[in-house]
Amino acid sequence: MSIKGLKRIAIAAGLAMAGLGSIAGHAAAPVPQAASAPAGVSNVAPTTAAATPPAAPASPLLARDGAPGGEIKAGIGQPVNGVYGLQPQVTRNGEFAHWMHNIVLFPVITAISLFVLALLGWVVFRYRAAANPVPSKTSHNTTIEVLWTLLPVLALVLIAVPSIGLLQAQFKPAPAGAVTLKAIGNQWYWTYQYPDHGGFEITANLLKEKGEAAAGERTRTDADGPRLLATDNRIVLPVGVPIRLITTSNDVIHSWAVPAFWIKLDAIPGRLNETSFTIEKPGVYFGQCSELCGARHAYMPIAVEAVTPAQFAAWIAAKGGTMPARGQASNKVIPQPGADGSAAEATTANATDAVTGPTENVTTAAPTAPQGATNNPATGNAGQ
Ligand SMILES: [Cu+2]
Repeated sequence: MSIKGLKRIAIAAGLAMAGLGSIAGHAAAPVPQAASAPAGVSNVAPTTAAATPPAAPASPLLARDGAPGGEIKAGIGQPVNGVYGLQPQVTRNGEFAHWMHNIVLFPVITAISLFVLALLGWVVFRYRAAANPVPSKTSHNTTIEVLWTLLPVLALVLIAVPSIGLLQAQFKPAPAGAVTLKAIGNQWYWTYQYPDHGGFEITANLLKEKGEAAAGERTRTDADGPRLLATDNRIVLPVGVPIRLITTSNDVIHSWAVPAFWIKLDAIPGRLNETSFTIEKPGVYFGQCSELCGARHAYMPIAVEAVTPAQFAAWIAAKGGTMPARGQASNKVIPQPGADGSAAEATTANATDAVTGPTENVTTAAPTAPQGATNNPATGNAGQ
């Protein structure tokens, strides 16, 4: 085989290895096992509500504001230590992507890498100087050159077909009747609005560990969720109903990401990004801000509780919201980030920073939030 051929094989091997490496790196991110979620199990356990007699309001979800709600299932909606792979997916795009990763990409990459490695090994052994004292003068071989051009092209085309389909599906606009959730990034917490349901706003903050919170401040329990993923308020979304997710930001670029939904959407100041998805199984699903957004980027988790449409309606009512008439868009005017003094507030915070030096956390109550951001003090949480 020619020097040129060897070089090409070496480059191909390098590229294949790099591809394998990136997959391994990707999969090394927090990843839970592929456990099967019990289908159709409501995580709004009526028994739980019954076990706490004082909290028996019109809606079982009413008592749950700011308190742990649905049951968290092991390995669902959250990472699992030492487990390799993607989180169990609960949306169609997620299931397809999971299939594509496990059945298409990983086997193809593995097979190509092993094939190239074997070729390299064979060449190194068979054509070593001792065994092959008179090197061949062959400069090219048309058949082989056509093959090593066409086969990779074929492999890429085969991968491109499902890949482009998935990309397209990820940007499919939500159909009529979708529930709109607007996620607004703030340094360093999320606020949420339901524009079609009365426009109320929810602020979700990281729940601190015992010993890290100020006196009287609520701390995380296992019922709230894993460390660094549990929030004081969960967002509630209906199962089986298309969700229109809109993201934006009050300050810097954040990214709203929930692995189990196969969703990662940047939240950009002054812009609205949109995607849609439908959650197929009730449960509690966790995510995090996935854009480096400042000192406490790692401390703005996302917790979504997926419930039945009836429970969702009850929760909306409990929040003082309204369910829209069927097929009717909202005419509610919701202030955009920065339109209500939040920009001025951010400027003040920055000015304070300039005077006092780097502040670990300058989170203040969201200006439009009926519920303030909960006690993210400017100091006192070092080491988190
Ligand atoms: Cu962020």
